[in-house]
Amino acid sequence: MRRVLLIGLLLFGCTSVYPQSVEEDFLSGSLPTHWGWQVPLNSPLNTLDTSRVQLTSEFLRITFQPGTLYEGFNSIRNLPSVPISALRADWRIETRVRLQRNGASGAYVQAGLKLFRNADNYFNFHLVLDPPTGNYYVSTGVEQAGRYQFAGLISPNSWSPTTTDIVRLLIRQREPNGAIEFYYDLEDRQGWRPLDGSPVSPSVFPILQDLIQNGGFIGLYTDTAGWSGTNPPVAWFDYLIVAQPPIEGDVNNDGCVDDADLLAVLFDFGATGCNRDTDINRDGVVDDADLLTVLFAFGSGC
Ligand SMILES: [Ca+2]
Ligand SMILES: [Ca+2]
Ligand SMILES: [Ca+2]
Repeated sequence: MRRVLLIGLLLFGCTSVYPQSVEEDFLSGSLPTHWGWQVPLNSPLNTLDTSRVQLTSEFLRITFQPGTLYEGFNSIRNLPSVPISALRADWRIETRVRLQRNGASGAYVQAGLKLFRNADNYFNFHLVLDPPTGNYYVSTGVEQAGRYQFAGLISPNSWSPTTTDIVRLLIRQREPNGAIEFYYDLEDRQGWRPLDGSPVSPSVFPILQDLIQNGGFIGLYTDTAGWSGTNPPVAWFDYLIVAQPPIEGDVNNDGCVDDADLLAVLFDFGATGCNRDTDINRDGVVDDADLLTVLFAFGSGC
């Protein structure tokens, strides 16, 4: 049987190599290999400026500098991201960010999540400095085909930075093609609050719908919104989570049941013990039952 399976491995391939779940807490001092700094259509393509980025004290710390993806400017710097395949229903994306204002004023300085295909097609979900008041609030923006606009989702209130300059941001979609929910949390024991305008149908934002159906990039971004001066703001990203239900048989959790999963089960075949990813049915032994699960699911998600 193994010979047949190994011949089968030569006949099948899979192009999906993206991580299906991300739980990055920036503890290791470097970004995992699947993270990147490139933004298609941006100049420079690789946005990394190491002099403004630190992985320290359990945070990804980015010092703001001029540059933006707003409409045709496409000059952003230091936008780390993870590529994702299509998202399966009941997915969620979450981060926690501190926006340290420092010398910035008079501009809508912002930091948060950017879900993007390229520099002209993205969705922003961010913590923003309100220039007239100096308060903070949570807001959204969308650029499609190079045209930027407010996305209509916003926190019902603003607050003083002395109250908090830290926010958690959460986007989720529970059902296939269902409404997308936007929440924020000020860690004041009030829990997740919905943004005004949430939930919203994905069809309202074709770029979001495209990302959900076809994949894209989940990025952590900063934007001075035109401000330049001394003592620039700093964003401290604490973690990024991209979670979605697993595909049965996807042993290595890359979103595709393929030869890699089959080989993993074959190499572990006969092994016993707890907590093996290859023991798919969790009965303590890697055997025919686990192998059949992979075979029946072969090609799923690819
Ligand atoms: Ca743009
Ligand atoms: Ca796999
Ligand atoms: Ca088993």
